[in-house]
Amino acid sequence: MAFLKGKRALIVGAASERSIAWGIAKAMHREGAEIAFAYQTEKLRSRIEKMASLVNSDIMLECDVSRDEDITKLFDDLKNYWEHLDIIIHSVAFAKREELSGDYVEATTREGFQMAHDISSYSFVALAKAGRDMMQGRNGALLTLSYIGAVRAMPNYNIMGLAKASLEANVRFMADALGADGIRVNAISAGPIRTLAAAGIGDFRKIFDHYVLTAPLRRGVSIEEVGNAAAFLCSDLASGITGEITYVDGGFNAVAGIPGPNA
Ligand code: NAD
Ligand code: 0WE
Repeated sequence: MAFLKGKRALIVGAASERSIAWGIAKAMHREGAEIAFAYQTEKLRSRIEKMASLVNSDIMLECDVSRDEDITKLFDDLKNYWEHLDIIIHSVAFAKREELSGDYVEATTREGFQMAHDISSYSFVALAKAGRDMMQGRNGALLTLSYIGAVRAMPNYNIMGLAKASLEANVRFMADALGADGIRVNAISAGPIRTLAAAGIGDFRKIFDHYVLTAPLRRGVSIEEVGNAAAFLCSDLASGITGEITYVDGGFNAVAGIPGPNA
């Protein structure tokens, strides 16, 4: 199909071959896009090199999105490779581990609230701000990753739920602001997937088992399935879609979770 032929995509947030960002990189590469990677720390470098080579990329740039100077440098460095940019993928989230378990009211602190919102939501508009001039006049697209905890309370997701709610509002305000530049902004709200970010979660197993029992498809979704939806949303096939949160969750969000006759 190669529906991303001629497009250049910056992917922020790959950490391992389990990362959702890696599923997106593979799908975008398959559809003909050129890929650049931004990774958080030097420690990830060798894994990023391996992944980049698999999608014929040699653009790997270090960027901690909590640092303004790193974001500025990311796009300055990217300009050494590419004059223009079509796509930015934001696949980054962070909250302090202590704030992702137990009673929400007891666990939440001012500092933890600020950090979660800074890294998980502000960084998306920060990337848009810094990348905007490279994306002018070419049907650009931005995409981020959310989770159903943005819109429903649940155990342990806690402060990340608020940060994802902020991120989803960010999608709508960014879509409105950037629409005049022809840039679309969307999110995928993915079902639970066993990545590094999920491995840190004590009761991931319980959450995943409940999800498989209740989701209409009765199975987990893969990073490849999220990647395919991401490739579509960032392509010209999705030219009429912006400000939208697309669920790639086997239908989990559509049901009330009451066991049926086959349970
Ligand atoms: P992952 O651990 O592979 O990816 C998270 C990434 O965030 C890592 O690459 C990490 O380096 C990066 N990151 C964290 N802090 C950063 C910082 N300060 N600067 C730069 N990068 C930073 O896990 P994942 O599950 O692929 O997560 C990707 C996105 O998908 C996140 O936004 C997550 O909330 C979202 N998501 C995950 C699931 C799931 O169940 N795994 C479900 C829905 C949404
Ligand atoms: O968005 C996420 C997780 C994001 C995340 C993960 C970590 C683990 C390590 C953010 N910050 C940290 N900080 C760390 O120190 N997901 C959608 C995966 C996830 O996280 C949960 C979940 C699910 C699903 C937390 C509690 C309950 C369910």
